[in-house]
Amino acid sequence: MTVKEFMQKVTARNPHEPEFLQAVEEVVTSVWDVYESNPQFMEAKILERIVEPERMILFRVPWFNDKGETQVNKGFRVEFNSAIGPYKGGLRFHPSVNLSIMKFLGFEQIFKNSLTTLPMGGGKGGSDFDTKGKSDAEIMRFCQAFMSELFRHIGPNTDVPAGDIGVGGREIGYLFGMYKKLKNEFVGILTGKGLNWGGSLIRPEATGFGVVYFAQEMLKTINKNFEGKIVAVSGFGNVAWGAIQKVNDLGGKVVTLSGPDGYIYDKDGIKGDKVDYLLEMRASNRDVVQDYAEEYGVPFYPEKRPWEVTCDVALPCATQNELDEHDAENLVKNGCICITEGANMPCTPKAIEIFQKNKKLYSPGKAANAGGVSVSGLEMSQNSLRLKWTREEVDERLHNIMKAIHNQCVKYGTVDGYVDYVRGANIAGFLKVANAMLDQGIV
Ligand code: NDP
Ligand code: 2IT
Repeated sequence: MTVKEFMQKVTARNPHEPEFLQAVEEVVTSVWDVYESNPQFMEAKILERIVEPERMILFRVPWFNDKGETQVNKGFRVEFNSAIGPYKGGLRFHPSVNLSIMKFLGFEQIFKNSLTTLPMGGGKGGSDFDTKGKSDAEIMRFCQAFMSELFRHIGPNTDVPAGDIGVGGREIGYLFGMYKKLKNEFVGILTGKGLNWGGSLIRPEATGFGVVYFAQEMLKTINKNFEGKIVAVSGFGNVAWGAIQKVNDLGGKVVTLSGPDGYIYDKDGIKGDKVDYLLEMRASNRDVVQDYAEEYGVPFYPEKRPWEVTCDVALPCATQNELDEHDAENLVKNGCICITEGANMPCTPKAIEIFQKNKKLYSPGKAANAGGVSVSGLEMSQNSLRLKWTREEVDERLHNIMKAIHNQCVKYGTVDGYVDYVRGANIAGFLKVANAMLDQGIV
């Protein structure tokens, strides 16, 4: 069989799921040599099994808006793979959420979680609920309605959701409260919890910090660092916020942010109070980045993406397929040396091809943004121990995990002196899960 034939079968079985097929094709292409040279994997049909979720839960979420009108949303939880630990992965609330997006994210999570060195399987969930313009009371009622079904499917040893787009500390609080009321149990069924009720220090910052720790390791391979580097960031959410803080700590300067409305350019750098302003922008539920331009008097470019600016490092931190081949060509032309994904699958396959052809440092999200789920794993450990580690201890563990992920990418991805981080991350992530599946028989 060839990759093409394998993909034809997967496509026939999963029609109308472009994001899922995009994620599968990337992994299958990377691991195909390894798969073919290990007859035990082929006999056990590891790849055929790994692309099929173990379980998918689809449910109705009815709730009342502030006018007392009945609203209905879709609820999802894709429990993709539990070979190396309980299902683990975030919840996304965004109007674009559908089964293809849930399956792509759940699939990516399998390999990401495997890379973290911690015992976590892969899953993802969410809803097509739009947080934009909703009142706090509406968000609470929606979260309660969502958990009133999800609670029967999750548990500290079964499936442990967390946040993603549209789900931050506030939503995790409402979801946790409802679970506790329904089950009469105080257990670690979610991560990203508040610090006073089981949350881990550094979890809010973890994804962004991890992205920059990872980019630092990438730069080290060509004897460079963040000092004096100009950095372009997209998005203005949780991941962008954490990444900006760490770039500033390491002496770099972040000059852009973006939203669905366009991007802003701040030549003086996004630092100090300006970083805190990101939290205000997200909490406003308005979803526009233009507010930043008005607050600080900097240029705003409507309907444009930040990849046209001159920068040394690009950190796409918004959403899938937000950086295409034209953006990639612009970045290469303007001298960008390192592209590290904060979001999940933000670069299109054609964009990745351009980065790799030009021998740029490029890392996929499943390696570079694994810091978030890693600290989620550390939150689970602390919950099990009923202990709380210090900020320094969690940060040090996070930093070491990101270095370990980088080492795995270098080990499995180096071809003729160039580190192909896509290949490295996919092979390293796959091997651990594939061997566990083999050990556990055909289940
Ligand atoms: P937030 O909700 O905090 O922020 C999301 C950002 O992305 C916002 O700026 C949002 O603007 C933008 N965005 C979302 N969807 C779209 C869209 N369809 N088109 C344009 N812009 C969009 O989410 P996070 O920062 O948590 O997540 C950002 C990315 O990082 C996602 O890809 C997520 O999967 C990934 N990630 C998150 C982790 C975490 O721990 N939070 C961990 C690892 C990865 P708007 O909503 O207005 O569209
Ligand atoms: O994409 C991701 O890794 C996340 N949204 C975080 C998942 C988690 O369980 O912390």
